[in-house]
Amino acid sequence: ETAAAPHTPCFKKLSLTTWIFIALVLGVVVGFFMQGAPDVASTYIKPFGTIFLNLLKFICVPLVLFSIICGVISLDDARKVGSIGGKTIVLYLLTTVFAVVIGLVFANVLNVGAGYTLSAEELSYEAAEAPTFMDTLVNIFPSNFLDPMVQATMLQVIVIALFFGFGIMFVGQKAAIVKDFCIAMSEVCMKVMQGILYLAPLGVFGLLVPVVAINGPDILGPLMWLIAVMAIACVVQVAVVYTCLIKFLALRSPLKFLKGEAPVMSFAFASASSMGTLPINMECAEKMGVSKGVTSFVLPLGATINMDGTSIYQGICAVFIAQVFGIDLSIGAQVTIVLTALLASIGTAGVPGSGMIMLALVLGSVGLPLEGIALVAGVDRILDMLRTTVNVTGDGAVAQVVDAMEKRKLSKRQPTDEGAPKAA
Ligand code: DAS
Repeated sequence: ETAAAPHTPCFKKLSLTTWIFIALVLGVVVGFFMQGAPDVASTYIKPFGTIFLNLLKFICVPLVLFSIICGVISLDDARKVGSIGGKTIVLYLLTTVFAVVIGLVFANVLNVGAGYTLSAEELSYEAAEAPTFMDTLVNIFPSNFLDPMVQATMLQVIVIALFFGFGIMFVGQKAAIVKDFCIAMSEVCMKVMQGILYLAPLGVFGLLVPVVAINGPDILGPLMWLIAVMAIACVVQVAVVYTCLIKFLALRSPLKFLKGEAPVMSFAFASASSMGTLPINMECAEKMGVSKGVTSFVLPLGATINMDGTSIYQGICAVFIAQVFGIDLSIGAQVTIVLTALLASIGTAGVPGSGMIMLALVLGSVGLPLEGIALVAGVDRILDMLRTTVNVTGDGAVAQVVDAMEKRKLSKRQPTDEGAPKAA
C-alpha cells in the first residue's frame, strides 16, 4: 500500500508572490473599512510596516557594500577575458543609463504621481532643500570609513565599496582572504535579505492599511498609474533600446531575438528573479546561436550587475514619491538619480524585492523621504515582475551584441575559405 503522501497544508503551498498579493488586497480592504478609525490603523497596524521598512534599511548598507565589492571583483574576469569583458561592461553601463533616463522622462512627461498629495498627517517629512548637483558630487566622496555606514549615506557606501572592490582586484592573490570574506558576506547578506522579504506580506499589509485608512482608496489610482507608467517605460526599453542594439550592433533580427527570448521573459515575469532565470537565459541564448564563451561570462555578470528594469523603477518611483510629497526634483537631483540608480543597479541582487531595498538608497541620495517606500511597497511585487523581465532581456540583448562582435572580429582574422592557403 503506498504510504499516503504527507498532507501539506494549502497555505504552505502558496508562493511568496501569492502571499504578497493577498496582503495587498487585504490591506486595501481593511484600510477601506478603517477609514473611520485611521488612528487605530496608524497605532496598531502601521508599526508592522515600520518594522519591515526598518529591516530593509538595516540590510541595505551591508548588502550594497558587499554586493558592489563582489560586483567589482567579478569584473576581474572581465579583465581576463579581455575584449569580451570590455564590450560587456560598456554595453551594460550604456543600457542602464538609457534605462534610468527613459524612466525619468516617462515619469515626468506622464506625471506619474502628480494630482495626488499625501494628507498633512503623512507629510511628517520636512522637505529638505534638494542638494545641488555639485554638492552631491562632493558629498559622494567619504571623509570617513565608518560614518557613511552608520549614517547609511548610501552614495558614500557605494564609493567605499568601489574603491575596496578595485583594491582587492588589483592586490590579487594576497587579498584572496578578503575576497573570500566579501563573497561570503555578500551571500550572507543576500540570505538575510531573502529572510526579511519573507516578512513582505506582513510589511505590505502594515504599510498599506494606514495609507488607505488615512487617504482613502483614491490612493490606489496613483498606484495603478505608477504601474502603467512603469509598464510603458519597460516596453520602450525593450522595443527601442534592445531592438536598436540587436539590429544595429548585432546586425541580427530583433523579432527573432524577442521570439527566442520569450521563455526567459515569461519566467522572469513569473519569478521576479534574475538569478532564478539565469539558467533559462543561458539555454535560450545558446539556442539562438550565442557562443558558450559569451553566454558563460556575459549572462552571469548581467544577472549580477546589469539591472536596467530596476533602474527604470528607481527613476520612476523617485519622481512618483517626490510628486506625491509635493517636492520639486531639480535637474541636478534627477542627474543624481541617474548616477545613483546606475550604481545601485550594480549592487541590486538578482532576487525578488531587492530593487525596493535599493530604492532607499536612491531616495536618500536626493533627500526624499524613505516613508515614500511605504506607498510603493504595496505594489512592489507587480513592479518587480516588470523590472526583472527587462533586467534579463537586457542581459540577453547584450550577449547577442557581444557574440556578434566577437564573431565578426574572428572572421576578419581568419582568411575566408577561397582566400585560405591551399592545404599542403
Ligand atoms: N527582482 C530583481 C531581479 O531579480 C530586480 C529587483 O528587485 O529590482 O532582477
